[in-house]
Amino acid sequence: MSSKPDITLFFLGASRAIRIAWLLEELQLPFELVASPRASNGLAPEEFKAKIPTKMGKSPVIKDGDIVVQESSAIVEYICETYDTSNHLIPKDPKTRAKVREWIAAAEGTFMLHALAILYARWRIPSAAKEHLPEMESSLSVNVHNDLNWLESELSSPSPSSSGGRTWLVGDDVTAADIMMGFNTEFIFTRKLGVEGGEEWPNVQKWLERVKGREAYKKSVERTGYSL
Ligand SMILES: N[C@@H](CCC(=O)N[C@@H](CS)C(=O)NCC(=O)O)C(=O)O
Repeated sequence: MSSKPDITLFFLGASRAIRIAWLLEELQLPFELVASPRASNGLAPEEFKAKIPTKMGKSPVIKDGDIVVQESSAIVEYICETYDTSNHLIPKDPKTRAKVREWIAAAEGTFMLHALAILYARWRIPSAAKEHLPEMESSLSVNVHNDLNWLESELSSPSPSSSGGRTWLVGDDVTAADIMMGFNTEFIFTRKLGVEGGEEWPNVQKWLERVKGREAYKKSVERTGYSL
């Protein structure tokens, strides 16, 4: 285990990289920030991509001494396993850990997958087919609704140690589950990706407000200038 962090975070504006900035603030780890706003086409500017030490050039990426890690879920696991000495963000107990890992996997593999299908349809549909976009969005939104219903039901069920609804996704305190899931949930609502139709997810909204009110999250937003 490396005990002395030497972390650089490559941070593209309005992106998943906020997960990593929040995590680093949560653990009070010092880091160098290499940040860039998006180009006018919504992508990462070429000059910024050239600085990122990976072939993909996507954000987030971290460099910690001699290791470079990409993919936000892998970065979260690496940082927690290396620097979260109290193991509170990915708890040691196998059952709690499995639940945290379930959300880490779901953030990209389920929620982002389904939300991005809608965003890519908006971006890429040929103009000759544009009239079919509302129908496409509506059929793709079924997946997003199912995902949010799952999140809503988890947040409505009692946490292991209290009988009320839960404050955080797993257990009584913030874990890597909240840190991974916060971004995609905000992204889905802000970009209106499959959430139209009158259905509401009140516990999801309350949890998202708690995420935004968390001190370490606010610090990460302030330092990076993150805004969706
Ligand atoms: N699955 C990857 C996704 C990385 C990714 O697609 N990042 C986007 C920003 S959220 C990006 O770098 N886009 C800029 C571009 O493609 O130019 C992760 O979880 O880190």
